[in-house]
Amino acid sequence: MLLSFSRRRFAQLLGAATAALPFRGVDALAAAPGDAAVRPLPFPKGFLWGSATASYQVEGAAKEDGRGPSIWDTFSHTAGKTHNGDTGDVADDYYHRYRDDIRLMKDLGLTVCRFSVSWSRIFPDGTGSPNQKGVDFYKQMVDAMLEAGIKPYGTLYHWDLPQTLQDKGGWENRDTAQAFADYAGYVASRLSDRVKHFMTTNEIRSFVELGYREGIHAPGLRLSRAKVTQIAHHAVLGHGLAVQAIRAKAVRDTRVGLAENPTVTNPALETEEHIAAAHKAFREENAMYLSVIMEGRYTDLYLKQLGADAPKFTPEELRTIASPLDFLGINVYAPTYVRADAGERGYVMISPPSSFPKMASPWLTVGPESLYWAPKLIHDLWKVKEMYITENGASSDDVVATDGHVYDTDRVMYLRNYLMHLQRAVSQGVPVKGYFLWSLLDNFEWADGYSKRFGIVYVDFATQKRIPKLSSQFYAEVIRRNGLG
Ligand code: PNW
Repeated sequence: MLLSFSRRRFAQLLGAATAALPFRGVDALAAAPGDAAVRPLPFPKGFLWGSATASYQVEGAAKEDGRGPSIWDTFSHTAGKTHNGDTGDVADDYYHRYRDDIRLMKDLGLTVCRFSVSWSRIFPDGTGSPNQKGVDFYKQMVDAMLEAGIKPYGTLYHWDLPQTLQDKGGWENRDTAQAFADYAGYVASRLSDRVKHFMTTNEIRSFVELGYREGIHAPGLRLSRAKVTQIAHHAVLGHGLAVQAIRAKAVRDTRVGLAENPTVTNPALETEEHIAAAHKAFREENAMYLSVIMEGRYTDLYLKQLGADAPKFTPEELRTIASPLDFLGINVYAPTYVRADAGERGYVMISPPSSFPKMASPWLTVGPESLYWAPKLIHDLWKVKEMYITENGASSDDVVATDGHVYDTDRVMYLRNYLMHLQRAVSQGVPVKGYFLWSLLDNFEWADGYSKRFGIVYVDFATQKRIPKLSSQFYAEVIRRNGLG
């Protein structure tokens, strides 16, 4: 008797039996055999999937073909500055192995790749005469990407300032902003026939604050608040001058943006009052970086709070800083949470409980909804028409299992959850056009040296052997389906 139930009747019974349960997941169970049990969450047609990387973290070949030293060579070779004294001298040896690594990208199905140019390969002294061998390396590397059907997105400054410029004060010296623009314009003049998207800087906040205030990144300084705000001003000015220089020197259809890591101010609860607080917080917490770049002014609260430590600037400089962009890239990792407040600011930041879940890097708390709120708040505030997630990814304590594979289930969990929230944003019309996973390969993770792994491909640094992790399979599947689930 029981066996002769129709499928419809069976579904009805299943529905009745589970009607009391507080969730609605049973619909999928009741579906006809052959229906997908998991509903796909699609991304728009043509959504771009890529990986991101940076010169000093992967290239190695630190002294080859005329490359000059950068502040990261100096810093990593100074005792006690990086984990285990690790340096980027060899890193992933990408300088010699890029053809193989681009093949890995192609196998994954990547359609775009974000890389960065080492300033001191192009101008070993920061300014002066260019080094043709440095230019040739990037031309050949980019051509290998194009041959693999991968569009290159180039970052001009991912923290490796030529040491000669640091010797003249680095970003403390306003001249560095102009030197950066000259270098950026030169690279655009050489590469824009094949690279259509340029980002000026990567994470101004990180290199200013970790390098010049906390002293934990190169150049390892701990300067006063007044000096740091002036450095931040020179850095955003360098970005603006570079935008103009790239436009002046590149071929006509070149698109210019930057990759910034805004403080992501998730609303404590998704209610009207907390969401309003999140908007205010986003603007204020990013006042000296993204807000001044988008608005051409420092917020009143920012200037008021700094008093005599506020940066010195001219109206002309503010106009340069806010040079119009073709796209905005954001790097999204750890969340912050804010709640509404009756005070002058209209919000307060909530300090995370010590139990907040983290990945392998102590700073990397897990807040998947950041990949919804970051692009959403930006779109609401500034009506940006083209955005990219220029970095998102996670460190985990990867181990090679006895069968030779790396089962990074925590990274897969992290990526799946962040991507679900990105899907939520794009399905509501937030104009994110692509996603660059950080990173393809395990690499030199700055002060953490080789102790923190962010790759979806494992690197054995002793042999340079590459092992795609479980997360590679996950990502390839997302790309193949252009969606989740
Ligand atoms: C970014 N934090 O850096 C960089 O752009 C990459 O070069 C880096 O490898 C990647 O994220 C992973 O760390 C960050 O302390 C470094 O909040 C530190 C922080 C954020 C971003």
